[in-house]
Amino acid sequence: MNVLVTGGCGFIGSNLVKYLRRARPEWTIVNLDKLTYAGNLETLKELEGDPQHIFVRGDVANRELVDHLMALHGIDAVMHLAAESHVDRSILGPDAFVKTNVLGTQHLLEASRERGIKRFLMVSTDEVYGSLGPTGAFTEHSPLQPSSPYSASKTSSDLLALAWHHTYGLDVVVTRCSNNYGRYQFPEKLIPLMVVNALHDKPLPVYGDGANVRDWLHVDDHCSALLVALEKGRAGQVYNIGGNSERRNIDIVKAILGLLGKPESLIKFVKDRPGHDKRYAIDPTKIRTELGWTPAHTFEQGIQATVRWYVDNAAWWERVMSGAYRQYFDTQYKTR
Ligand code: NAD
Ligand code: TDX
Repeated sequence: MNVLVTGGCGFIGSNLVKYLRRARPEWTIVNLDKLTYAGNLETLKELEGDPQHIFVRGDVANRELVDHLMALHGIDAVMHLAAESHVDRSILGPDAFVKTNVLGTQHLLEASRERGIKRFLMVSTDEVYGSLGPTGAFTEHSPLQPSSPYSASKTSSDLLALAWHHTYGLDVVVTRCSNNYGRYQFPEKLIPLMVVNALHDKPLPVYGDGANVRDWLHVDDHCSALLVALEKGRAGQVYNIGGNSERRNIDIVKAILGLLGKPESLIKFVKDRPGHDKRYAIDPTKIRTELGWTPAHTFEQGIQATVRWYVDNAAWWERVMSGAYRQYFDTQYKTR
């Protein structure tokens, strides 16, 4: 099988490409990635010289390129992860979010339809559901109420994918996963940002009162769920992915400080994110019962291993945090 993975140099994509090479060694993976600030080819260094990993630098919105790649490599299935992924960036500048997440997805869907792709896996997010009150969890039937430009753009792409199934008969499966953590996550997201700042004895910016809740899943568990959804998911269906691991932001930040032996005086409560969703929680019953998926990591193990990884791999994050990232980082923190 020949699979086109988009966004394969980002956090989840790079972990997924390596996971697929191990789990399905007979497959060829064509990795289409624009290499924005969030994409780093170095992350895939161990695949150098692997003839079954073909990297192509390019935009998912480039129809000509996508058509060419699909024909050249005889692509059977698409796993679509390429996206602008950071909520705070979408608040500062939504254009790229609409271009990549909405228009890019539409182009990819069209190319897949014309090519007769056997399966299109749309990697969506729990943020499409908006925010929860103190109880309950999102099911696949929860209303879609996205709050940020990021989540609105992801909801658009999620619905476009489903529309391509209902209208044109494209074989689409949509997954909606909760917050991921693990190795190779860009240090603009909560967990790696806090680790990096703590290692530098810099303030740890906690938005609002720190009581917002996210539901965390180790990236390897997301990858195993994506493979299960690709192989066993039913066409036209949506599958929530989550590990029943709700945590308040402030508790995560304190846990990181504890693991690093750093003082809680580094915590700095800053102005809240505009439109900040209060709580996410995923009900993963459908993927567990229908497809037999279960996560392998507990949050306690996973966060410990992840913090350790960032301590041991400073060279990786120091390099990805240079240049374009610096400019964004400065703008972002001037506003708080
Ligand atoms: P990321 O920002 O780390 O990586 C995104 C990748 O997409 C980068 O390699 C980037 O270069 C590439 N890219 C961006 N625009 C592109 C374009 N126009 N054409 C081709 N490549 C492009 O993101 P991530 O955290 O790895 O998320 C991957 C996917 O999973 C996204 O679709 C995201 O919405 C979804 N998701 C993420 C999480 C999470 O917690 N990180 C949770 C649920 C779903
Ligand atoms: O500096 C910070 N301080 C802070 O308090 C940052 C960066 C975040 N936060 C808070 C905001 C959120 O409540 O931590 C929580 C997590 O924030 P992010 O890491 O930015 O993730 P989130 O906004 O929850 O979105 C993530 O999960 C769903 C991913 O970035 C999305 O791509 C995914 O779809």
